[in-house]
Amino acid sequence: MEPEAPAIDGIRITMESALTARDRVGVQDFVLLENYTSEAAFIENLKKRFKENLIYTYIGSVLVSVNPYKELEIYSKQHMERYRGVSFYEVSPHIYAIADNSYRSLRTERKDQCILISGESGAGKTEASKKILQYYAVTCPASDQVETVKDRLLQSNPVLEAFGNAKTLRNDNSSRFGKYMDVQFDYKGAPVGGHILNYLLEKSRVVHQNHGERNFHIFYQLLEGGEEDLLRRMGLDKNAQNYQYLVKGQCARVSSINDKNEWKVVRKALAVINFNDDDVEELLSIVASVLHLGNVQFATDEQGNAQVTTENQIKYLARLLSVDSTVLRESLIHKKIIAKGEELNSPLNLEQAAYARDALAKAIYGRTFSWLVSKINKSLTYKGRDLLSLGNASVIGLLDIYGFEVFQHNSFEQFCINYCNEKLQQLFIELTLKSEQDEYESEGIAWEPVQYFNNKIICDLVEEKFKGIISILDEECLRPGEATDMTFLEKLENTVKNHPHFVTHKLGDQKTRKSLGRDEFRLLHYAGEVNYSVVGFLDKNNDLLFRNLKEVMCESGNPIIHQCFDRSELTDKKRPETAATQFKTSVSKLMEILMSKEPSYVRCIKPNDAKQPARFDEVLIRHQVKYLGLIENVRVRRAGFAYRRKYEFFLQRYKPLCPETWPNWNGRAQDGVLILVKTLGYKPEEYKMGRTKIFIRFPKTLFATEDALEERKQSIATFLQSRWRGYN
Ligand code: AOV
Ligand code: MG
Repeated sequence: MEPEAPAIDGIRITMESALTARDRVGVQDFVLLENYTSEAAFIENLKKRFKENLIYTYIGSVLVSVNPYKELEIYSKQHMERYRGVSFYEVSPHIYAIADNSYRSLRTERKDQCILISGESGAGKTEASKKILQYYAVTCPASDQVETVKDRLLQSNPVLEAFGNAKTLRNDNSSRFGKYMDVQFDYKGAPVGGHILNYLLEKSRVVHQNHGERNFHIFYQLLEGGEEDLLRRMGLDKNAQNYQYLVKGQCARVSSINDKNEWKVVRKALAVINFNDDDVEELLSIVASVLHLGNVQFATDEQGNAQVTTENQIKYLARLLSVDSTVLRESLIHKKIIAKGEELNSPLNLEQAAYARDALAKAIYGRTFSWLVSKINKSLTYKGRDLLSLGNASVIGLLDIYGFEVFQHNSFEQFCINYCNEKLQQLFIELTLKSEQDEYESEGIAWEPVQYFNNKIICDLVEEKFKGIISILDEECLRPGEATDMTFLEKLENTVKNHPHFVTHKLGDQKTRKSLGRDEFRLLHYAGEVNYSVVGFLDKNNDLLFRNLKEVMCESGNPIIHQCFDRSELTDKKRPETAATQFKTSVSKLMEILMSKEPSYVRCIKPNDAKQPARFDEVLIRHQVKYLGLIENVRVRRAGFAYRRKYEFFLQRYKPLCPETWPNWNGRAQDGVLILVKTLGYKPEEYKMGRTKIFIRFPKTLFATEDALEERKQSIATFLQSRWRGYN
C-alpha cells in the first residue's frame, strides 16, 4: 500500500511527492512521466508499481489496473472511507476513487454516469465491477429499504456468476455473458434499485467444452453441494464424470474453485433476491434436466431411425420439466414438418436426434438464464416513488463484458465476443479523443491533435449493411438446404477479399496459408489476430429448435420453462432474427445507452498467462498497452500540458505555499492561483490559465511544487511540535 502521510489542515498529502518514493514506486499518473511518449518508460513505471503491489495508476482520469492475482489488503472498509468524498488526486489511485468520482459527479452535476471496464479475458473486469458495487453498498447513505436493495444488488452477482461464468483456459471464472447494470440512486444519493441487461450467453458451452475448460459453475455446484435428498429427488449422483455434458473438457475439478462453498453462497444469495423454496426447486430442476438430457442416448432401428435407449433419463426429464414422457420421447426422435397444411412427423437419424437433444439443452439453459436476469430485475425494481418523477439524473451504469479472447480454436462465440470488444474500444477512442478536444476548446487552450489507430474499420467489416460479415452470414442463413459453412466462407472471400483486416487460406500468401486452415478466416482485430473456423457458424446463427420440441416445452408444468417458451412462437410466421443480428442490435443499443451518460474508464491489464501473482510478463503487457492505445491516451492527455486542475482544487492544495493565500483566500479562486504561481516563480511558458482550470506544461514544475509543499508540511509539523513542547 502506498505510504500516506497524515492530513494537515484538511490537506492529505501522499508521500509519493517526495523524490525518493517517486523513484521507487513510480508516478501515480502516467501523464507525469518525463518521457511520456516512450513505451519503455510507461512499462517501467507500471512494473515499478506492480512490484510494490500498487496495481492502480492513472492516465488523467482513466484508471489503469493490473491484475495482482493475489488478495491485497486494500479493499477494507477503512480504505473505502479514505476515498469517500475526496478528490481524485488527494489520495493514491484506486478503483474506489473512480467509483467515488462518478458518484460525486452524479450528485453534483446531476448527470447519469457510467463506468466502462475493459481489458482482455482474465484482466480483472468482473472483480473491478464487484469492488465498485461493494463501495457503493458500504459508503452510500442508507435506510432500511435501501439495505435490502444493497444486499440484492450485491447478491445478484454470485447467482449470475454461477449460471453465466465458467472456467476457460484464460480465466477460471470467465464471464460467458455480457452484463450492463444500472444502479439507481434517489435524491438523497441512496441506492434504491437496479436493472441488468444481459448480452448473448455462450450457450454452446452447455453441450460442449474444449479441453481444460468446464461447463457453467452451477452444474458442479449442484452436484458437489446439493443435499442428498435434493439430488435424489432430481435423480442425480455426485459424480460429475457420470454426465456427458460435464466430461468434454476433462477437468471437473479446479484447485482455485470450491464448488461446495460456492453452492452455499449461491443458495443464500437466491434467498436474498426473492427466490422462495418453490422457485429454487423449479430452477434447480431445470439445471438437473439439462444434465439428464446430456445422458439421453440413441440407437438406430432396422430402418435407420433413431430410438431412445435411456428410458430412465426420459422418466426424470418428464418429472423435472413436468411434461408427458411419451410426447417428449417422440419429439426427441421426430421432426414435425407442415407441408400443404398437413402435419408430418418425419423420423430422425442418429445424428439428427443428437442434434435435436443438444439444441433443446441449449435452448432450455439459455432461456432460463434470461429468465433469471428478469427475475433478478424484478427484485431490484425500485418500489418507492417513481424515479422519473424525481426529475433528476439518478443512474450509474456498470459495464462488465466478456473480454477479448483467442483460443487455438475460435468459433461463432469468439467472433461475437471480440466484435463486442471492438465496439467498446471504438467508444473509448471516440469519447476520450472527443472529450479532450472539447476541454481544450472550452478552456480556450490551443490543441494539437494526436494520431490514433481507429478501429472503426474493423467494426464496419463486421457490421456494415450488405457487405459486412454478419450481413453475409445472414444471407447464407436464408438459403436452407443450399448454403453451408463453406459457401459462407466463399461468399466472404468474394465480398470482403480486399479488406486489410481480413484474410483466408485462399487469399493469403504462402506464409499465411501455413497458419490458416481451409475452413478459417482471420480477422486482424485491434487486440490481435484471431483465426475463426466457420464450422457451425450457420447453425449457431440460425439457432433453431425443432417445432415439436418447442411444443413440448410450451406444455411444461414447470412454471419457469412455461414462461420461457411462449405459444406465440409456434404461430408466429415471421422469421426470427438471427443470433448475430440480435447481438449486433443489442450491442448498438448498448452503445447508445453508454453515449448518453458521462463515462469513466477502467483499463484492465493481465500480467501473465499463468494466472500467477508477482509475474510481470513484459511481452504480454507491452502488447496490451499497445492495443489499448494507452500511450496515445497519455499523449492526448498531455498534448502540451501535463497537468490541469480546477482553480479551487489547486488553491486548496497549494495555498500553504504563499503567505497571501494561507491560511485562507477570500477572493476568486483564479486570482488566488495567479498570486500563488507568481510567488512560486512559475515562468509564463510553464503554465496557462484556462477558463476554470490551470494548465501546467511540464511535470517538473508540478514536482517542484509538490516538493515545496512537502517541505512546508514538515516545517509546519516541526513548528507545531515545538509549540506543543512549549505548552508542556
Ligand atoms: P475478467 O472479468 O476480466 O475476465 P476477472 O475479473 O474474472 O477477469 O479476474 C480473473 C481472476 O483474477 C479473478 O478470479 C481473481 O482471481 C483475479 N483478480 C482479478 N482482479 C483482482 C484483484 N483486484 N485482486 C485480486 N485478484 C484479482 V473474462 O470475464 O474471462 O473477460 O470473460
Ligand atoms: Mg469477467
